[in-house]
Amino acid sequence: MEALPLTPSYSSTSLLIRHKNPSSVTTFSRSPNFKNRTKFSIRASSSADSVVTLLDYGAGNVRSVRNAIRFLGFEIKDVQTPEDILNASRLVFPGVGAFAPAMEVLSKTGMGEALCSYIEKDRPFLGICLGLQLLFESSEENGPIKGLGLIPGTVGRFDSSNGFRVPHIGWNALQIAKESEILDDVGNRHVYFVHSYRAMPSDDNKEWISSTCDYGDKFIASIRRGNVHAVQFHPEKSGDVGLSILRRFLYPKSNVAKKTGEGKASKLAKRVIACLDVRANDNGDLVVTKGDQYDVRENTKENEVRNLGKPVELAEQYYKDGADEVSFLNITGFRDFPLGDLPMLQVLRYTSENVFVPLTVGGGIRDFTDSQGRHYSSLEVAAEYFRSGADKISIGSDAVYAAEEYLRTGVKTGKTSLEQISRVYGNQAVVVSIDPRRVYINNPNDVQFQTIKVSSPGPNGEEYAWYQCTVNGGREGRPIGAYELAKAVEELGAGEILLNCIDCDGQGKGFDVDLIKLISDAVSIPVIASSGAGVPDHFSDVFTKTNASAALAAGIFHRKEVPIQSVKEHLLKEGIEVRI
Ligand code: 1PR
Repeated sequence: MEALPLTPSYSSTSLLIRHKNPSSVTTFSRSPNFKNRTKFSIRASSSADSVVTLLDYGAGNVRSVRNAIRFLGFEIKDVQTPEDILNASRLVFPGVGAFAPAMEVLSKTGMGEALCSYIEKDRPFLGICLGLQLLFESSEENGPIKGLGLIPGTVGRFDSSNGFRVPHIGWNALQIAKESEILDDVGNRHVYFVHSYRAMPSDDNKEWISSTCDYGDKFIASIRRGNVHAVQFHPEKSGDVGLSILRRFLYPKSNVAKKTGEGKASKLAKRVIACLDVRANDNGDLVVTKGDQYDVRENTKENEVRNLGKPVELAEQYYKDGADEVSFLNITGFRDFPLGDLPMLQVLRYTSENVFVPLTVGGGIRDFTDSQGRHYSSLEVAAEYFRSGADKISIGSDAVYAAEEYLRTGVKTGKTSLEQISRVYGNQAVVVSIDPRRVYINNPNDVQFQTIKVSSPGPNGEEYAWYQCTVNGGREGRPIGAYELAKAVEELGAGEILLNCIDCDGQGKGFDVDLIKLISDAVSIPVIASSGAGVPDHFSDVFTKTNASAALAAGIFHRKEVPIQSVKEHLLKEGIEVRI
């Protein structure tokens, strides 16, 4: 990690001078959506050199942004009133949630007007994700809905009909359109995106555009005018390169030498994910464990839970080693209520302080009534995970019940955990974890589920198989196939599928390519291949033979058999783009 500049180059004096000399201020055309607003007077804060003002309207997890800002040596002041925006020395706006509710909050509270005034005066601003989209005239997300109207153009949904998976999740390349100081270190490196909507470039907004990204079509990845910046990607989740973007915004003119020549990013990279199965051992300590076909107990007289390390330390190690994401699966969440499991929440909090790639957490996301009779909704459980630092949550057993019910009735009730969480946090924040077991059969007509002709026959020469979904950590088989489940959960709002395979788990013999091909061809959301990685070749195999967007492994990383970098170097050698 690069050393931080010791002193921020902003001083309150320089801000004051800027304001006393209006000719040095870039002027903006008035926002058409806030034409008649009251005039605010703007003054620079006098003592705020190390303070970042954060506009968090409470719609979701901005913990990662907070952590990244603090990591870079700044304190955070939360916006409480529109005046706090006007008085900010530097304002970060990490928009989360959906466009319409965000605009509603901005309009009702007067913060939208304050934001427009602030931006029109060319004050230091960084919008992130929805914080970029809201600057445009309107969005199609549940709309059209009017935006702040500072930048001409509309925000529309990605088109999945041309084979591109929506949401756009992962590490993609930028095409730099103009000098934009904060992007100086990006060069040819990937940054992390997660979104279903994007702003489109046009003649009317071209002078704003500082970079674009290709995903089916070309969309706006960042804008810059004067001191006003906004990015569609997540710098706080883009590892070192993301931190350097934030650092350049927070310490402008810091004369940190521009890094060039690194990376060869050209398109969406295949992701390599490290997974930590976490549970309490028999002494009550939270440990990273790993099963063989989901059995996590040692084959000894004591039969203790296999202990492969401490969750926070391992997650930090994998981040440094180049993991594109880290997943925590609370594997006893199906029986222990996660909100009673404070150590797991603590693990997330600590990890998110130093790990700047996406964190997913799963286990126990469902409605729950505790021994005192207090009811917790799955939404409350997910909210606590998000508040503690998760970027995505993963639902296992509860998604199986939801899919079964949906397939039985054909009705989307809107009440399942999957539907509720994806409605509130967006489907890109909801992963469904599938735990299927292979069932060999002789005749595909023997079952009502989707079957495949297997590449290696079963123990009795069977040529076909279907994949039976399970719940409660593989303990109970259910009357639904992985194919049927995947299609149903996509309709119910899942943004991604984590596809395990109990037969392959911990075996080190390779991913179940038949299964992964079946599912990744069936859905248009990203699929993470999981279970069975043993050597780097298994990763290239799954990426060349299937449409998986990411591959996840646990055992080989925990046992230090294969470093993450070796996997990535191998993939690059095989012509598969990865983030380096
Ligand atoms: O049902 O919503 O409470 O979620 C429980 C979650 O915990 C599910 O995502 C389920 O997959 C997971 N889980 C439950 N029991 C186990 C177990 O192992 N006994 N772990 C378990 C699942 C599978 C993978 C593993 C890969 C890669 N572990 O996540 O990491 O198979 O392993 P490998 O590279 O070593 O082969 P809910």
